[in-house]
Amino acid sequence: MEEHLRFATAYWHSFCADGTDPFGSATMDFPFRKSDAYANAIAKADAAFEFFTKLGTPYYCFHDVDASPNSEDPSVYEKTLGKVSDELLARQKASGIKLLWNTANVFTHPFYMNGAATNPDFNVVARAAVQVKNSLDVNVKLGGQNYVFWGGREGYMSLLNTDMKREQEHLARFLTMARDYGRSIGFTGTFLIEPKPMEPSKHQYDYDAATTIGFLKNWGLDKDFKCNIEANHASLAGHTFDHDLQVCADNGMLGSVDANQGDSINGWDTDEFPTDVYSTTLAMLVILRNGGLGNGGLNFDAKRRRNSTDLEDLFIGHIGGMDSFALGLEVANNIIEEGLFDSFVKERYASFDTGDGKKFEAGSMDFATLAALGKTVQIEKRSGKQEYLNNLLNSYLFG
Ligand code: XUL
Ligand code: CO
Repeated sequence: MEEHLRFATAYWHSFCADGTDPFGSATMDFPFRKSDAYANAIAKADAAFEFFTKLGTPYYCFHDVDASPNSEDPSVYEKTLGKVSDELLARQKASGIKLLWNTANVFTHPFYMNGAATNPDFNVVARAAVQVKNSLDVNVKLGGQNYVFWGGREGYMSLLNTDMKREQEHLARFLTMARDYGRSIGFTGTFLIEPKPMEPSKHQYDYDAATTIGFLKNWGLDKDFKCNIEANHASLAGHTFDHDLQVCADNGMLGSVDANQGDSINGWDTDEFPTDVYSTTLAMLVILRNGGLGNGGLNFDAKRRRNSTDLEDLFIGHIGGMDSFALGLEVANNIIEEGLFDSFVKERYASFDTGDGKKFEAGSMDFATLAALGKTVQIEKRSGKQEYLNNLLNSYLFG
């Protein structure tokens, strides 16, 4: 279980987000907080590593400005991040906690209101490179296993002011340059793109797994990049979590997971702690059949509800999330070991295992022959057995 459940805690939700939403101010108390920005970063690091250690999550993830204060002056930003990351390294060494991934927040600052790598202004593209370069440097220093790009504002709001083709070319150029830089400084891990269809942009370029994989293949980035699939992003794209995981697995590009869940009643990214064991079971089925996540993991990109204001609620959320994935893993393992679903699916496609179906699959039949065969075949009605399979899944979950 330890090998498959490589849990990570997200710095941003756990130690930065204070409950502020568009309708209300902060609700959460962070007793570690200090008024001086640098002292605050160090106190936050202490609190974070104390939390990781007590909770037992072996990995963590952060954006540059979650851990280290941002600055309008890039050289101050760079110097401070260098110092804070030395402090993180010392705490990693002392605790044994490792970095699953880090990333650059190139979406919050007003500079990035029209995008980062896809900004119509070259100066902003270059400014984004400062943060990504520094974040890659920090990754190598901290022995990060992956590096994430989430393109929150890499998309557009209106075609009336947007050259979409040019923006996507710029994104590919930026990612290629970042990849080459990362490799040149010794980053051997996986670059990850985290798809999301919208919010904050309307038409986000990394819409879902299929779109992202098509983009990466189109630009020859598919050897270095994989996907980081977030459950709530998949649902915003109109997919299930396991659908987007399966798309990645089928393409050999399942890198890592942002483990959370959305709310089926509203249409935005609620980033809830995962408790839906149906969803975690179906996710773990894909992950196990994929042979695991390799150097990826399960990062709780999840936050307490705004009114969950006890400090212990942060523990309770993570513990429930870990238990839900652990139960999902056990059930998925039982399903795979007994093989009932696998044999049902195999049998469903059996007409492609022999004879003309096999020739079709192998590419050794032309289209006229296929159409000629179509005139002679007898088609039998065969049930897809959806209700039976749903009941079977329930029997694995509930006995
Ligand atoms: C936003 C989101 C991000 C990424 C990292 O929806 O999921 O926190 O995981 O930038
Ligand atoms: Co995420």
